[in-house]
Amino acid sequence: MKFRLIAAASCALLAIPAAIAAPHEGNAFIHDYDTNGDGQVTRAEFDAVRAIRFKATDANQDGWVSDSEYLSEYQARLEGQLAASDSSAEVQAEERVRQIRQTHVRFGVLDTNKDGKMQQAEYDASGARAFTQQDADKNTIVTAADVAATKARRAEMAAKTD
Ligand SMILES: [Ca+2]
Ligand SMILES: [Ca+2]
Ligand SMILES: [Ca+2]
Repeated sequence: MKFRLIAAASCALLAIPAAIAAPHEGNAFIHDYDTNGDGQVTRAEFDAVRAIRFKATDANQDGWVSDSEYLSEYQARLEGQLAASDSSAEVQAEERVRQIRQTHVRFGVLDTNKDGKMQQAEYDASGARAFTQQDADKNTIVTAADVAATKARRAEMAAKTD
């Protein structure tokens, strides 16, 4: 009897991750990196996804990402987002210009030694910072609770600077 109750309880638990992993607001981080669908992101999952992404972005496979490689990887996603939005062509054109400008700025931030190349080491350093920021309780696993805590902390900081 007791065993059956435990079995039922663990079935219920197994059903939860799919719901948590669903792409809803605030959980973009988990949605992007939770490759085994258990609703949380380990550092190994995060690093594996990032390594694949770096390789995919380095279109000419010379081991580093140029500003234009970085932009073209993003542009494909941007066009998808723009196509899915219901704003006017004019607004979309403005948004495209704004996003492309921001992408150049992001590349400049990622290229910490300012040699015009984003090396894997620079990309990894930025990834490590992003993971640490999300991992609110610093146990090297990012859960939905960590994401929520990080979001709350950011909102608090934003309110202070306003
Ligand atoms: Ca996971
Ligand atoms: Ca390259
Ligand atoms: Ca560089």
